[in-house]
Amino acid sequence: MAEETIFSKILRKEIPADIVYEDDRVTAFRDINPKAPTHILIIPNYNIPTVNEVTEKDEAVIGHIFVVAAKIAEQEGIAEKGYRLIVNCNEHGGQEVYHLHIHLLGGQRLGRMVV
Ligand code: DGP
Repeated sequence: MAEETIFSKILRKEIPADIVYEDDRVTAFRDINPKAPTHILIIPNYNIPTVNEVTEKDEAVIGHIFVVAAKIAEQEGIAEKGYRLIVNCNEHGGQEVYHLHIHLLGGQRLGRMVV
């Protein structure tokens, strides 16, 4: 079993989060420390710690995250202008929370790919 993170508490509604979308497979909520006007995290409803632990059994949920990302981008009014999806992995990737998540960032022209 993967270790619990703060995101497990958000999934169980033990701590508050601004949830913008949820279904039986994924949950999306606004990042507590937004780096752009729209900054939403989309996570699977079970913990995969990092991309390194993704296996074939996760393919459907990972694909679903992209479907939901597109829906949320539309909902947020940023689909047409565009946005960025980011997944950080481990230390060099700058990962802080070890529950796989995709950052959905938009609402302004974004800067460089890599800082
Ligand atoms: P990463 O570096 O990719 O692991 O990003 C983790 C993100 O999670 C970071 O942008 C801040 C966000 N975050 C951390 N704790 C919380 C929390 O308790 N609530 C919310 N909404 N976001 C959080």
